Amino acid sequence: MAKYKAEDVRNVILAGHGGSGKTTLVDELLFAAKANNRIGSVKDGTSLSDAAEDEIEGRASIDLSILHCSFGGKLFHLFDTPGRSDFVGQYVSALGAAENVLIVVDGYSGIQVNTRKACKMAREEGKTVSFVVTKLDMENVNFQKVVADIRKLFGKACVPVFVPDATGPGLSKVISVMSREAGSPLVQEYYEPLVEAVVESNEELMMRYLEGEDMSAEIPKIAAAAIKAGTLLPIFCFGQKGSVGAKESLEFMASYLPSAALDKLKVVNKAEDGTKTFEEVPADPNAFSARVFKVVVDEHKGRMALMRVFSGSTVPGATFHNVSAAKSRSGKFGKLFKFFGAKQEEVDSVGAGEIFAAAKIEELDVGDTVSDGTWTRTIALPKFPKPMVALAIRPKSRGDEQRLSPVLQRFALEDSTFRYEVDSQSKEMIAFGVSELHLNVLLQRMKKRTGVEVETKLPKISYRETITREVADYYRHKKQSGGSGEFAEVHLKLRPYRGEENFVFNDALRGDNVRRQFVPSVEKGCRAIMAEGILTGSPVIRVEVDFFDGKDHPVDGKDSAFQKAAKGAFKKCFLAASPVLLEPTVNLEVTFPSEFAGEVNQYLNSHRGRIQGMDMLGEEQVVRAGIPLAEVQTFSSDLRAMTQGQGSYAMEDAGFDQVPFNVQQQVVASFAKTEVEEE
Ligand SMILES: Nc1nc2c(ncn2[C@@H]2O[C@H](COP(=O)(O)OP(=O)(O)OP(=O)(O)O)[C@@H](O)[C@H]2O)c(=O)[nH]1
Ligand SMILES: [Mg+2]
Repeated sequence: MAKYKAEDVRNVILAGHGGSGKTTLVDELLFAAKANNRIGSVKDGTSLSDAAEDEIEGRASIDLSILHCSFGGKLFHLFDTPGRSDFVGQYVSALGAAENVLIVVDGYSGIQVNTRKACKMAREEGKTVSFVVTKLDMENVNFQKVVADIRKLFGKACVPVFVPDATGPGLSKVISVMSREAGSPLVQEYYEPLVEAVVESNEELMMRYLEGEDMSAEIPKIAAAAIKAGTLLPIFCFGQKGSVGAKESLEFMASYLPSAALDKLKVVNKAEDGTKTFEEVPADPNAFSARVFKVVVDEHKGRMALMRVFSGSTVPGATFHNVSAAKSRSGKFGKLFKFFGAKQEEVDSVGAGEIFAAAKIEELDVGDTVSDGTWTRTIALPKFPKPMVALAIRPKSRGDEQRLSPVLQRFALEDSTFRYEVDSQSKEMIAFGVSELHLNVLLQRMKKRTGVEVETKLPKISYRETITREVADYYRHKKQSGGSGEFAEVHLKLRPYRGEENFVFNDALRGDNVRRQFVPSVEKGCRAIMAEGILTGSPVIRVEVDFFDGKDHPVDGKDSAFQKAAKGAFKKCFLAASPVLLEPTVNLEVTFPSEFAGEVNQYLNSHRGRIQGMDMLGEEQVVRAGIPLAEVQTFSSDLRAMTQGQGSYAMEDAGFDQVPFNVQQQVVASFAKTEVEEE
């Protein structure tokens, strides 16, 4: 039996801008809950959470780390995420495992770009959001200003539930707004907004409040419901010196944050054509269900799947079913563990709401739902950003070529925002990540841990081809050579496709000009030439094809002949359908002190950027632009140079967009040239 009921489990993710104090706060919370007998420290390299060698060296988190403690009769799982946007994948993993997000706001620097990002993602995933303002022990911190900024940006539902008695060296304690403790004029200032936010969740109390009734006795009773409903987003306070506010934050979270008990689960419906829809269904409290949100490869224990239990419980040695696998497969758990930073503790059972890891489970991947067999639905996972930044890599020493793939495979397993592939055109090994820094950190790890060193360079841009008009045409393939010949004629109609798919094939064949067994051959031929590309050797996308007529031959009509005829017909139609070249584009969000606005805007303009919006975030300027990926391959170093290291940015996939005609001409011409050379 699990030791805690799901109602008594609190899962909390700490998220926010790099350096805002997440790891520090996790160490403080663990100490306050007596899960550690001294306070871990990022500065001294003794943090329980930042325990990897490169984390200690760089004084910044890289991996998601999960720690737990019990406090006030509740079991807490704390998820410490890295704040730099390069490692956003770790935060997305955590979002797949916890209900609550605590946004850590640097009291000294105020709201920064990743504070805002973290909050937006948390809300999109339907998480309960709280805030904590840190560094209140530092000089020149203006708590009220930070609170005002939070309220301006995230709404009036955000209200302090604690205030500091002072900021700077005089800080000695936090004061509860809800219980109207004496000691700070700020309590009065925030009490009314707090009451308003809380009664917002309850119509009856709202009426009584508007009629002037005193609500002080009711507020603590319904605060939890208000937080769950999102009408109150509590703000906590923290100062590292003297550990001010850690224990109070923990107490508040234990009493008021939503528990890990879920009565509904968001599940995925996958249609036959691969399209996904989502639906909320009642959870089954009696069935064991869990989902993998992260995989780690442990030196000794091998591949471990980190899971969140959604309902029921399980024990070591239990049989499980992977309900997400194409064919429901079963397996057997070995030992079960709970992670505590870098440490792992063996456990003899885990229950609903809990986080655990199973060792030596080769077949489980991120996103897989496992169950005892009763539960059969796949539980939805937050979407990972698509890695956009690419580096071509080659081992420095030839002997390491064989060793490279397994290491990259391990990285891809552990990090859903990393992938690699051999480019079919250039034959280069390409690593894809969120940013140059993300890739460099991984490659440094590779060197340190395995000794494999690589050279990197910018890869060639990967173009796509598509059409802009509808065209129908046919092609006849005929070959007579001695004995058996080949004959097929294929009539196709191609048109631009605007849906999600890159290729839609319609069997529009009427009558019996062509035996039906060759329909798949025609589809195969189309797919083959789309993969090869026509203008520049880049894959063709966004095309809908009707196969509507053709000619057959009783002896010479055969699979290979129809594939070739389909390729020929596709190519003819394609070239007549005003083909264009597409290039990958990204949405870029750049944040920098406003004095650099001139340089940054000039850069974006001269790199084919389309500015989509600008606003201010405190003293900082934020610019959003759509821009071709080819133009921002070196953006992180360019931005550093432009802003004296003070700028930051985030990039997300914005799909493929048509390249300007002059660029298309150049790319097509250089492709034609290499083709000739190869011949
Ligand atoms: N004075 C003071 N310093 C703090 C406080 N919180 C954090 N710091 C310092 O700020 C620095 C960064 O803190 P971390 O806890 O590593 O920040 P983080 O949010 O985990 O950073 P990333 O992992 O890079 O996202 C460390 O040197 C901390 O000692 C605080 O409340 N007061
Ligand atoms: Mg950290």
